[in-house]
Amino acid sequence: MTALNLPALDRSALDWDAAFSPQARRLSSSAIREILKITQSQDMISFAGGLPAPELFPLREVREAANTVLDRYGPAALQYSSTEGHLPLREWLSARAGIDAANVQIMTGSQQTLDLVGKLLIGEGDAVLVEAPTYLGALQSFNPYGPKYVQMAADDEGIDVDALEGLLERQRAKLLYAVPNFQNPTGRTLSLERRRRLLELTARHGVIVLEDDPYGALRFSGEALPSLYELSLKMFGGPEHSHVIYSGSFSKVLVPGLRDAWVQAASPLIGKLVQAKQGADLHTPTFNQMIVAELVETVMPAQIERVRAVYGERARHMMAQMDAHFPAGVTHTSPQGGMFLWVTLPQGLDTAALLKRAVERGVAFVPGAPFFALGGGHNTLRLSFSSATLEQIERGIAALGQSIREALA
Ligand code: N5F
Repeated sequence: MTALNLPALDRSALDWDAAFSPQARRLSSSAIREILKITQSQDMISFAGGLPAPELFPLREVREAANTVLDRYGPAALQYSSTEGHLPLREWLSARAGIDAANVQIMTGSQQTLDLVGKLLIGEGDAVLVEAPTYLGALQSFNPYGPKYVQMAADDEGIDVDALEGLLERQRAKLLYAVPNFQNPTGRTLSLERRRRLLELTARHGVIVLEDDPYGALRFSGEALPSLYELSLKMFGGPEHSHVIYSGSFSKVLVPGLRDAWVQAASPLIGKLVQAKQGADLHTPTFNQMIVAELVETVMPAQIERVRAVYGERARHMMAQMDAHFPAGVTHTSPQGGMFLWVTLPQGLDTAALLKRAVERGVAFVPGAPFFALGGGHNTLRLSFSSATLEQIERGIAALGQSIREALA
């Protein structure tokens, strides 16, 4: 056999940048994941990642559920399964929401929901309404599809619906993306009155609402509010008449590593989502879904209670420490649940530069700018209170206060 006499491929000469598709060129790294690399590599107090408290994970219960699932389902627990998801889990979710299992789709993390709903609804140049600031992971998911972002003003009660009304009169929009409960990154919650107005306005203008609600169950003070989706069922007459796509997740109420989440929506959307998911990952891991289904009744309610109590204590402690250690002119939100709060420093201070100082003092956070779709927010930052101990919160907030004073000097 004679060797084929092909010219040697000079690998260094391959121009990858030119090879990437227009969609790939719009991808950027998650600021959160980049900071997670720093915080994992050093002895660092991290208020950066939205990581659930690992010491609260129900390890023993997950182990038992895994055994139960293997005993009960045998090889089927490890086999490919339907794209729509494990039926007992879909049925549990649909019964809880008072809808049909046909209106529920299991997803591989709600991050997948953001990507695939973006793929289904965002065409090049479509106007997408987002909060300012908004969850940066949603921007990361939507960006490849070429949205034209329109920022909605917000205050302590969430999205300013009067301003939204004016906006919608001036311009068409395809999709409104919001995190109404304990928003990531601000921790703010949209009031009941505004939820109703937002639904009326978007219905009138034909704007689809993507309600991202991973934190709704994690309320540690104040009164629980109905989701936009729940309200829409009552206002518009059932799941087939709702223009809300509800995105739920087990990440923050059970464990994030199983990557189990779900969507509730009208069946035409669910049907398309199934097709998109077939192309993305065929289905969410069978075994993981079965484990979650095993835990939703028996373990999840107590888990939520435990998490709420601990996060509430940590949030209150963090706010008290900030009030004691941060210089005048620095303000923060006061969340009633979830995992985050939002800090605003005097104009002119740059929190990306502040992060470098803070990391030298052993504390990390996420700078605010990446959470703004259209830029700005350089004097803001996000703090997560979920995974630091009370003692770490004391040391970390004191160190951050020092860094802020130094930056102001
Ligand atoms: O359901 P899952 O785990 O995929 O969560 C994605 C997600 C969707 N929507 C909102 C509003 C979220 O806050 C998240 C998760 N956010 C975390 C954060 O810190 O902002 C993710 C951090 C974990 C990481 O990137 O490793």
